This record gives sequence, structure tokens and C-alpha cells, in this order.
Amino acid sequence: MDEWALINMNSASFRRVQFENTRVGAPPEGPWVLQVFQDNVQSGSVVGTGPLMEATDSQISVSVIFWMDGSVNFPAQLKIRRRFSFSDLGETPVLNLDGFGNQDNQMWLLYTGTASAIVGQRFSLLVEASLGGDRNNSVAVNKLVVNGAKAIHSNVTTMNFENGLLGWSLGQMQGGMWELKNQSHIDPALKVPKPPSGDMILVASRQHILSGIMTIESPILSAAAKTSKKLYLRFWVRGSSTYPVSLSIRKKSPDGVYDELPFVNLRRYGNVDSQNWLSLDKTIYVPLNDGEMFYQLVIEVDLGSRLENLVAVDDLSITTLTLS
Ligand SMILES: [Ca+2]
Repeated sequence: MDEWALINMNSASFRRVQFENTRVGAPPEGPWVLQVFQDNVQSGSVVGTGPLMEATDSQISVSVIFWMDGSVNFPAQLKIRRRFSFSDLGETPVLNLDGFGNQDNQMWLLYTGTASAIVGQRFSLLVEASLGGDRNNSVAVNKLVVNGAKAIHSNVTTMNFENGLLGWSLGQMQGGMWELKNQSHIDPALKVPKPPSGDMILVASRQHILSGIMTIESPILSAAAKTSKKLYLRFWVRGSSTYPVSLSIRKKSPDGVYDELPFVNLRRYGNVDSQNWLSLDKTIYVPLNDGEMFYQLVIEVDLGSRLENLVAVDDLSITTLTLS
């Protein structure tokens, strides 16, 4: 389970650790587990996301070796779900192990769940867990085996907003904010060109002429040693030479540290009324530091003091390149 992306959310996270606990024996499949740890008392559900998979059969099965420890009053939870797209989670988990969360289990358990699938359908598995409000509770996963699907190693992550904004979060909203819009529903008088693919675009919407910086932050993206990340961006701007707009992208670390300067600065495009969608005209790499495992992209805009100014983003994609 080395390829799982572990995200800190709701004041807790899964961590990949060597198991240490005297209340149960050693994990049957070696010492390494994904285990839930909470940062403070008021923690909630956390998730770990597996690599992209493709169904090879009309049924998939997921077997998991796990240990849970909880109580009737503060039950621990553990579920395995499929995520079909950026925002589309399988409503019914493939495996719901919550029933084991209200008891003092003395051993590691193996459980298998099945779900119907469409051959060729792509999904990621999501492990969702909660310590149930009691920091003495435990949830640990020692092994997970999937049948009826194979892992796909895609080196391109595309965020085209066609399935919504799940995982994105709004940052600064100085007199406006980024909004998700269907291009065909935008007032034709604004003359926003149709995006080259799909309908959904991110638009920086101002509330008044004195609006300032508006930012929106991407989901947490994963990095890996000996790789680099190439960024592609499709955008549209309307500015003027007297009142230019600025559009830029900054990197942020998941623990909240923003890079001092944006690594993409599209200010030079900001003084024209562009008739078409534009792309980055040179190769841009995300400036990842050694050992950095996760990052977020922050899209920032300043529409300047002219009401007609407008900025939109159609899609972003990140290609992973392996360094030799
Ligand atoms: Ca789009």
C-alpha cells in the first residue's frame, strides 16, 4: 500500500507506520500498516486514496486484513469505497466494517466484499475511517487485495472541472471569488469563448470595482521521489493595458506554507481582450523540494480596477516525468 495518498483532514490522518500495540498480536502480513492517528480530540473521518484502477471483470472483490478497537459509546469506523471520478463516490461501500468498531477485538480480521463493475470502468479505492471520538480506539489496515481490477499507472492528472470542485477550497475572497460555471449559461454579452473541451469553467467573479485578490486551492496532489511534475493550463483573460489583470499560480504545502512567489505568472497576458482560450506557452515544472510528498496549487487572480475585466480557467493537467 505504498502508493496510497494519505491526507490530513478533520484533524486526523492515516499514516504508514510499523505496527506497535500490545492489545492485539503482530499483523499477519508484516509490520507495516496504514493506521489512523488523530491530532486532537475533535477529529472526524479520514481517508486514504489508492492508485487508479480499471475493472477487468463484471465483479470486483476487495479483501482487507484489519484491526479495529472501539466501544459501543464511541465506535470506530472503517469502510472501503470506490471513487469513480473527482466528485463521484460510490454511495454504497464495497466493504463496510463499522460493525467491528464497537468491540474490543483480540485479533486481526480478514474480510472480503464484492461489488458489481463494468469492464473498463476506472476508479480509485478509498479507505475511510474514524476513531469515533475516543483517542484510545484503533483502526489499522495491514493488507488490501483487489480482484477483478488492475492498477493503472497514469502519468497524467487532469482537473477539468467537468465533475465539480470536490477537493478544491476557496482561499482569499477580496470582493469576489472563483466560481464554477457552465459556459453556455454565462451572459453572452460577456463574450466568454466556448472552452475547447467540456462546458465547465472556473470564473473569477467580482462583486465590485474595488475587488482584490481571489484565490482557489487545488486538492492535495501527490509527488514522489525521482519524478518531476509538468504543468499545463488553459485559461482566458480580458484586461486592458491601462487596467491589466494578473493571473498566477503558487505552490502550497499541505501543512499550510505558501511559496513566497508564484511559479506561474501570467501578468504578460493580462492587458488584452483575448478572443480565444490560451495555454502556457512554455514548459513549466512545479517547484517541488526534495522529499516533498504532497502539494497544492493555488490559483490567484487580481482583476484590476475595470469592471469588464474577467479571467477564467478551463482545465489544468499535471504530467509526471520520471527522472533518471
Ligand atoms: Ca473545463
